[in-house]
Amino acid sequence: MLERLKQLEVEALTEVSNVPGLKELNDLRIKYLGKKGPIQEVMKNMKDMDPEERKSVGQISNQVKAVISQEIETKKEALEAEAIALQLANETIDVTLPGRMPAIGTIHPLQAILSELEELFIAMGYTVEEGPEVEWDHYNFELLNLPKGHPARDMQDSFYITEESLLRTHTSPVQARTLLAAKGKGPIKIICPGKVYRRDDDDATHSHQFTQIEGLVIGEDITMADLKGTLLELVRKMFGADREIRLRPSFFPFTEPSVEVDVTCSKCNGSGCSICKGTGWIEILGAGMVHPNVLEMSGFDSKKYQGFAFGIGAERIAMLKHGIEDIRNFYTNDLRFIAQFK
Ligand code: 2U9
Repeated sequence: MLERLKQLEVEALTEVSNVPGLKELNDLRIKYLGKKGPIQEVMKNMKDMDPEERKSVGQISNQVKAVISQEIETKKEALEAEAIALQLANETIDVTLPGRMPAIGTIHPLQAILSELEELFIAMGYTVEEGPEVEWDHYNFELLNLPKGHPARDMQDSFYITEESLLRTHTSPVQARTLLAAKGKGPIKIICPGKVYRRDDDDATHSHQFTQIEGLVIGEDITMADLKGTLLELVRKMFGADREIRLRPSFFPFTEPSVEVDVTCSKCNGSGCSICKGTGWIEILGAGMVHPNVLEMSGFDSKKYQGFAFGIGAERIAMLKHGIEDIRNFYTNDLRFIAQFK
């Protein structure tokens, strides 16, 4: 019996030392030390032995069990350490590898125009005012000398929401709100950038939504010369220090007199090319002296106060500056278009 126990110990230790993994090691524990294992089998027979033999077989059985158990424990620790070492080796981070370049965005060409103009006008003492895109008819039309039934309302087919509210067709209602809030007291120097909406079929040069920047100056001695000087600053900032402008008579219900403003073509410098259609001039904005009716409706004394106003379409400026031929490029957000303005 003792022979058998010694033999089991040798067998078990050999198997444990050759075991490839933790699962197989656990199988060996069950095989040698489990309830149905050979040592347990020997111990079951002890009841038939004489006391002397029973004592020594009992002792040796316990010793063999302890040796095998210890060996399994030692092997288990070694295998676990091996597994952790392997895992750590596989999870090693190579800090010398080059990083992935983050995708860096670009400033949208429209935003660039807005920022450039805001910077210029803030430097000249203007503040930037904003207002709601869903506007009351009262602010969008009435206060701008466009009463209901006025023929010029047809010029701007609009997105009405109710009888009295609509998507603003220009940023002029922001100026109207500012005039009202000033309660008849100047001076006022503001620019109003923002989105505007008109019912238009979209094509290369028309969009139902576009971006305007309007300006308004109200004071006691404001003349057309102030308007012209301001517009020249604006044009030279946007198109170059050697540009010239000319003013042509026009009509807007909210200004009198009204003008359309042309700039000398920066491609041909005024001699005539395909961009300026041979004229040497490119139309870029509208402007005028604020109509006395507009001043009076907003609570200003038109004998005491005068003012000028202008309006620019930001898309048109960006298209001229960058040679962009289709206004829809600004809204379709094709990254290949936007990435050209890095
Ligand atoms: C108030 C008084 C006067 C705003 C003005 C224009 C001339 C103009 C167009 C330019 C291109 C619109 O984007 S566009 O289609 N705008 O020509 N806008 S004067 O005059 C105002 C505004 C508010 C209280």
